[in-house]
Amino acid sequence: MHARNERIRMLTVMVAAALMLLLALMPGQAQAATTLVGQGSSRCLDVQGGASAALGAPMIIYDCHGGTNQSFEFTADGEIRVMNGTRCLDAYQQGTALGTTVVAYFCNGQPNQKWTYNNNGTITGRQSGLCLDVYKGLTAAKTAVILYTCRATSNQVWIRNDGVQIDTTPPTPPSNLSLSNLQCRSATLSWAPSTDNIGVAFYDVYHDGQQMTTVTGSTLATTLTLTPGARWGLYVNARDAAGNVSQASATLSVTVPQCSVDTQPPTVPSGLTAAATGTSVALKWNASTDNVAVAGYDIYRNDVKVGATAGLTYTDSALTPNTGYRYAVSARDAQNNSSARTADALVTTGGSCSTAVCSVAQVATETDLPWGMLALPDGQLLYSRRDVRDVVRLNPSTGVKTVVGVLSNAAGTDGEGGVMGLAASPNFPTGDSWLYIMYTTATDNRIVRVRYVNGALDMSSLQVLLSGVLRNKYHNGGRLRYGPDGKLYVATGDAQNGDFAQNTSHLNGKVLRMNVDGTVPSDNPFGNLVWSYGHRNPQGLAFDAQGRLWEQEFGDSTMDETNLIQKGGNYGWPICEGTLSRSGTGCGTSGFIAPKYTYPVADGSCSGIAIVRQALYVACQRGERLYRHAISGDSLLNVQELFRGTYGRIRTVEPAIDGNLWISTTNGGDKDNIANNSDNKIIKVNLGP
Ligand SMILES: [Ca+2]
Ligand SMILES: [Ca+2]
Ligand SMILES: [Ca+2]
Ligand SMILES: [Ca+2]
Repeated sequence: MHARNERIRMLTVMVAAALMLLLALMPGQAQAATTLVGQGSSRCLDVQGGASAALGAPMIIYDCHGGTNQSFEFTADGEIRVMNGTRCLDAYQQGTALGTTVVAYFCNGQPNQKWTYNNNGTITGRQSGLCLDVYKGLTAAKTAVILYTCRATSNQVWIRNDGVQIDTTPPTPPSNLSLSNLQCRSATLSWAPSTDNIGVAFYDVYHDGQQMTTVTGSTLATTLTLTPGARWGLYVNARDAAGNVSQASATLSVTVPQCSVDTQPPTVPSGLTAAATGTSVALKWNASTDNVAVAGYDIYRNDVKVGATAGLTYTDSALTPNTGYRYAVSARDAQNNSSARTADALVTTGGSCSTAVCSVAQVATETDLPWGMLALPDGQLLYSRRDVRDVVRLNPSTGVKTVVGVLSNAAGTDGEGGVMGLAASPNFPTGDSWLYIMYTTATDNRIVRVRYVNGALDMSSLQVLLSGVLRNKYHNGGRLRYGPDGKLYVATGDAQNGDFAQNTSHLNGKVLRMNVDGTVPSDNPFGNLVWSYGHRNPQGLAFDAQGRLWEQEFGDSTMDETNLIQKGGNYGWPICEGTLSRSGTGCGTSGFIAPKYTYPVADGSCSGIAIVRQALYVACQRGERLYRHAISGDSLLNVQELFRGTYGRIRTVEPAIDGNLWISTTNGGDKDNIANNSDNKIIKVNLGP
């Protein structure tokens, strides 16, 4: 009898334990209750009407009193329950507009009852993307709580008493990196710990912008997998549980030894041909072989090395017209064993012309909007399609187009949002395969990088480098451009809120500057990604031969502008539009940097810009023309208008690898998010001197 009772008791305990586990796993199961104290008001989030509040009663702030209408439970599926779990926080009637009322309604699982408590203490409505906000920052009891643009101001920060802490402080950088047991394929990296206000949760180990491994915050050494012969810069970032990432450690340079010594050079490339088009020469050849692997090819013009490539083609440009040249190619392996050179291929360049444009060729048509364009080292062209929301490769020789990747979470704004800027990593030509893309999602504008491998985007490699740049119907910016400093520059629009442009801690209405991995360069002016500010809707970025950044931006109804960008510079919007004062002290405000050139909106509305041989080309939509300026010192001189009215609205201008230009039009369907309702052209422009 005794043993049987024991078994029954055991069984009862096991059933009870299983039930408790089941309850804990059920969606909607509440966590511990907490108050939500407004940081600015020190008052509690409160259902108006107390314990007997009516269904649908509005949320307010009120003196903290511990009642059930101030006691909240965050459920696993994103609800915030109150009044003993009988009501849920609810954006009134699924509202997503600024100022939407927040109420306590019966829990129905709808998306307007799903919320995220962020590590900075804000609470985001998942449907609207807006934050719980005490109206106008007022602090009196009974002030309404509404939805508003997330700004993490004190009227949007809610402090919990259930142990979940606000943490916006990143750890300190790891230090004292050192390498031991260096072999050709492995080594042990160790470092000194970071500190954090709460605790380091992870260390992320990188080389040259590429993540190698992640270890826990209690780990201070790890074995790395290395590539024989690589010359890498290793660094470590610390990360806390809230996702705050430290600045990177100092970089530790390593030259990985080869596993075995290779003394055998590759075979000589075969089949070298050289063909001239105007003053450009296109070379191609057949691959060499090697006992290990061919690492690349060196290009010689008249016995002088003029370039190198990992591919099997090369274009030499800006040569002297009507002149004979000799070209040869040799192959090289990873240990710098070079083959003999090929026999010379002889070629004579064609004539040039003395005008700005020598010739024009329409290469393709497109039923959507080509937005970003990028000339690949092999001469092919990538472009983004804003409203189809993908990336296409165009072979200019054949006109064949191939979709290389689809941004499945991209979204339009029924205006100007969608898939926009493209850029390639500075190391792309030497085998780094990162492409950078700026696009709009349902909640933000963002920048990702994704590897371009075997002619397609490898979506499994996609990394989000920057998210949360506010979107709107218009003013989404969108251009990406790598600078000669190896940093990525980004044009962001003001999301139709001019005040953002003057706020240097806000990412909208800016030119941003980031490292290849999305982190903040240590020499940025404001300690964040902001490089320059006071911009309205910049969509053009280009670097000149001196490494200076030029920027193109849409003004409001009066004038557009071209700016020469200075680190930390303020370009005036919304107080100053071009040279037109709009409010306050206007364009005369101390510190405002004036544009280098302005355009009446009807003759301008320009998006992309490009610089070739110290001429700045500006692609204009309403103006239906391409401006050409000569860059002289700090000035733009000798403005010319090209193609006025010939091709309609011009969106993008981009350097081609042979020293000429690509342009694309934006005719029809460019103020909606409907795919393939446009009539566009992609055109090659062969330039004069
Ligand atoms: Ca922290
Ligand atoms: Ca070899
Ligand atoms: Ca300005
Ligand atoms: Ca469209």
